[in-house]
Parts: sequence; structure tokens; C-alpha cells
Amino acid sequence: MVLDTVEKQLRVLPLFEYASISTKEKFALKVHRDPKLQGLGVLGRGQLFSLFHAEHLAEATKLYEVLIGAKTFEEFLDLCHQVRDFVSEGLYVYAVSVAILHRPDCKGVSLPPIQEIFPDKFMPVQTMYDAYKEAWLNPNKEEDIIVDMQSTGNILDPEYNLAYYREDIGINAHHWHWHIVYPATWRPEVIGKIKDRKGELFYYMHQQMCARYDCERLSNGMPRMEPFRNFHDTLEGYSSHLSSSINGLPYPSRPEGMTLQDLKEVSIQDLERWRDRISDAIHIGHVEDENGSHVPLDEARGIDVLGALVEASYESINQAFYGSIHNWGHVITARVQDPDGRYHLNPGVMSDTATSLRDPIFYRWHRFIDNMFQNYKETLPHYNHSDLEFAGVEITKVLVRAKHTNNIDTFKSNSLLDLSHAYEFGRTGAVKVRFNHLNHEEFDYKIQVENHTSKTKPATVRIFMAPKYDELGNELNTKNLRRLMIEMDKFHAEFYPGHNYIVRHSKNSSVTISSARSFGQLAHGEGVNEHANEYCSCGWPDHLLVPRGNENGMPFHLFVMLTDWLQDQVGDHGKTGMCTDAVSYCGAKDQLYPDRRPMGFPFDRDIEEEHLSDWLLPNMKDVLITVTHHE
Ligand code: CUO
Repeated sequence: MVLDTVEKQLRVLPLFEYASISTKEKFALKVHRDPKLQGLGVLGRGQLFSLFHAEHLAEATKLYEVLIGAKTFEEFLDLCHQVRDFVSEGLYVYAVSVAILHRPDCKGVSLPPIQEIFPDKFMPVQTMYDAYKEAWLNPNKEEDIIVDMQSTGNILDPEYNLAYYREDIGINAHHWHWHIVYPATWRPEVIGKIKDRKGELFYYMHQQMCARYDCERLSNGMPRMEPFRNFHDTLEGYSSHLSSSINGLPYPSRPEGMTLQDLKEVSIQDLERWRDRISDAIHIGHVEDENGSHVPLDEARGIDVLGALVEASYESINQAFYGSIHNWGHVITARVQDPDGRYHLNPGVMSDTATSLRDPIFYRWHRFIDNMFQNYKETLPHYNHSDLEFAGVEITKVLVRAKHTNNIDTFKSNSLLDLSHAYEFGRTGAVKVRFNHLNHEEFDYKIQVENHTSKTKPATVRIFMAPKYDELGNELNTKNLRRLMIEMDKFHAEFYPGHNYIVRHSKNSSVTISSARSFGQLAHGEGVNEHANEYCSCGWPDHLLVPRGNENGMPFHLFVMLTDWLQDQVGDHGKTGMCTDAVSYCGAKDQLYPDRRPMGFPFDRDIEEEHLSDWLLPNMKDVLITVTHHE
């Protein structure tokens, strides 16, 4: 039977429905289990899956490799149905998602949003109770029910000011999808698809999340975060108010003042040893592989090698020696409340890619990780003129066109999240949660360019933003500014000899996801076709493209740079046209990362000049804009 994309989409959706609930096949399937599924189910139903945990991930890898290897679409579905009832719910959804993204016969099939599969990972348990109560009390089964999302704290905890960012559904969903697109254990030689510059993208995407967090902190009048430094320091507190619907237990709260403890799988000393070995390798400029050979941390490949080693992913050059500092850092932090498991607590939110961004420690941990990468970047020479210039091309004017020129307004908006595909409410009308999130007005960049040559110049347009002032109101110098530079957009443009003028709309940003389709939309075939972008589940939410700013109009640098596209292109970009929607943070499916320059260029290395204005070349422009928040 040959199925078209819409039919496949419809057959895939039920794999994700009611993921926390046992399916009806449960008993029948015990007697019929494909031998390929043998050995799975060690992490059984009701246990929380963490892809940062080596054993969990090994089991998930086994499953996604079996699912990707299924000969036909029918066999794939059959295996999914069989495995569903005896492996951990989270592990199942992870492995099935990885398989759908990578099976050739699932081209064009979209994943439903993770927030609709596991709403319990995205909203406080009180809100879930409210939804259940309303559904119970409302006798009219046809009507939609809407309840409001509850808050998780108040400003007695100053960090609560950032809760709207940390607990944003879109960024947590993005992070979940990113780790599906880039599984740490991806084995290209087995599956046959490369993940270009995966180690470097691990560094860059997380660096950008931290930079964006600090922009948000400054917007709220708060100091930039203090990086995690010492494994023996006390930790801040955090209460997620989440409770897992797969086992009914809360994600435990962490009172202020706790310290990390050894686990049976890994000790603090292991992490410290790995940190020191990585730090030594950065300072001597090479790492050692398993045979003792030196692999240089050079300009061409250094960051990719280091990214893989730090995460640590399958590509790590020597996991036995350098360990897995990043992944175990997540796990050890998540288990701080019950390190030896004596209370049978769930791990905290740090163990799950769909929830970890909620916790303030996430950013501090990742800044600690990022500092390792930055230590390496500091060993590289500064970019010189020939690295930065674009001969004959000059940006003469840049402005932002919105309601007010060179100002972007931000505000709060409401959206709805449908719970009806995760839980059975016994009604035909939907049950939805209304939640608040930051948003911004739509805007255009207007860029005026003079091409002084006699030839058309194809260019890469690179746009960044960063706050002008630090928490004390002092102007940020380039050393600090470059770490706050958030990518806003990157795209190709052609400049003809003479005067040029381009307009680029904010919605087209290469950072953001254009549209994540809901369960309901996918079930109606909306946007489902063989050209749909499978990677489109990955991408920064458009509503958080612009930092909050403040009520007075917070000054930001808007930096635009043009580079020579003929040097930047990698050759195969656009080959298949598949998923080139949010390439900056997510890459492009089955293709090379569509930019030859180091990720974050030109701000990935130190800048010698103290002031940005002294460093600018004609192919760059830095203008001051404001971001004004309206409550
Ligand atoms: Cu994505 Cu630490 O890798 O959160």
C-alpha cells in the first residue's frame, strides 16, 4: 500500500496521543514482541527518561536505531505499537520522534508539539488540576473549556522576574526538539546521515540561549548571571511546580543552599577531573584521542572537536579520558534532592530537555560550559581586516521600521495550549490552558548598501543585537558585548553595482520557527505535504526573538554585517529545499551547515578594540535602537 504524506501524518499522530496513558494493546502485545525489541524496557513505564543520562540514552539509541532500520513504514508503525507499553513513556516519545525525523519514508511528516504530548512538562500541576476540575464540573461536553495558567512564585524571589522567559513553552519546546535533531549518540556510519558541525552547534546554540537570557536579565534591571564555578558551592533554590503525569510524582523543588552530591554512577571528583583535563587540553592546544595521538584544537575544527568532547557526544575524541562533563552535570544537579535514591523522588527539571530551561541553574551551568569554549576561542588570533572586510561593499544606512522608527515595542500576549491529546477528559470539546508570553511587534530591517564595484555582489547579511549598557549603566566594551550579541537573522542577498536597498521582515528570521502546527492542525492535514520541513519543530519561538527591553526604551546595538557569499557558501545549501527555516540554531536537514564561517561570526572571537565603533569596517554598521516594553 502506498500512502501519501497526509495519510502517513494521520497514522503517525496516534503514536503520540495519550503518551502518559497505557494503550489498549498492552496485554495482547506481551505475547507478540519482535525480537529486535529484546533488551528494551530496562527503563520501564512510569520512570522518567533523561537523555543526559548515559544508560537511558543508550537504551533510547537502541530503540531509535531499530525504528529507523525498520524496512517499511508499516513495520515501523508496528514496532512503535509494540514497544509503547513496556518502555518509559519519555524514552518512547524521544525515540519515535528521532525516528520520524530521520526515516526517508517519513519525509514531510511533522512531529506534533511536545507541549501537547506532555503538557505536564510545561505547566504547573495546579493548572492541570484546574483543567480537570473544570472538565468534571462542566456538563456540556461539546464546549471548549479554557483555564488560566498559574504562576510558579512571586518577586520575593528576584529570579521570579525571569520566570516568563525560563518557563516559556516555546523555548523549552525548541530545546527538546534541538536535542532530537542532534542526538548525542547519533552514529552516522550506522544511520548513514551526517550531522554537520554538530559539536560546534551544541556550543553555539547553547551560547545563544545564555546570551539571550542575559539580555533578558538586563532588560529586567537584573545583573547578568553568575556562572556556575565551583562544584562545592551552594545552589540557588527553584520550584518548578511541575508534576509528572506518568508517575504522579512532582519534579522535586530545590531549597536554596543545597550542594551537589556524588551519585553512584558519577562523583563530583570525576566532574572536576574532566573539567581539569579539558582545561589543560585547551591551554596546550590539543586533545588526545584513545590511542594517545594528538588532535589539534585548531581554527578549522577545534570548536567542533571540543563541542563533542564537552557534551559529550558519540563523536567525542576520547570519552574514557575526558568523560561527559556536560551531560552528567545535568544529571547530578537534577538528583541533588535525592542523590542515592532513598526517597524514590523523581529527578528535578534539569534532567529533561523539555524542562531544564525552567531552572536558573541551567543558564549558570551552561555559562560554565560556555566559558570552556570561550577559553578555547581566546587562544585563536583576532580576526584581521581580510577576515572581516568585503571589498567594494559599503553599508550606508540601517534602520528598523516599526510603529516608531528604530524602536521595537514588546508586550505580553496570550496563547492557548490544548490538553485534549494528552489526557482523556471524556468530552468532545477541547480543554485548553491560556498562558501569557512575551511578544513583540513585527518590524522590518531596512538596509541601504553601496556596491562600489562593477559586478553584482552576492552577500550574506548577518544581523545581531546586544544591550548597550551593563547592569550598572556603564557602556559595555567589546569583550563583554560580544558575549551578549544575539543573532537576529542571517540571509542571502544580491547587491547590484551602485545603490541598493533591501527590506527584510522580522518573521523571516533564520533564528525562528515560522509555524509550529498543533495536533489539531496536523490532524486536519494543515501544512502537511512532502515538502513540509521536518526540522521545523526546531527553532527559536518568534515571540521571543526580541528581548523584553524596558519601559523607558532600552538602548540596544543593532549590528549588521555583509560578507562575501561566494566565500561563505558551503555548496549544497538549498539542494533539497528541506527545512531551511530556522537554520541559525538548528542547521539544515541532511545538509551542511549553510555558512562556512564559524558560528557566531564575527563575535565568536575576542575583539582587540575596546569600542565597537573603532572596529567597524565599511561592510558593517552599528546603529542604536531601543526596545520598549508595554505592560
Ligand atoms: Cu541542551 Cu545542556 O544541553 O541543555
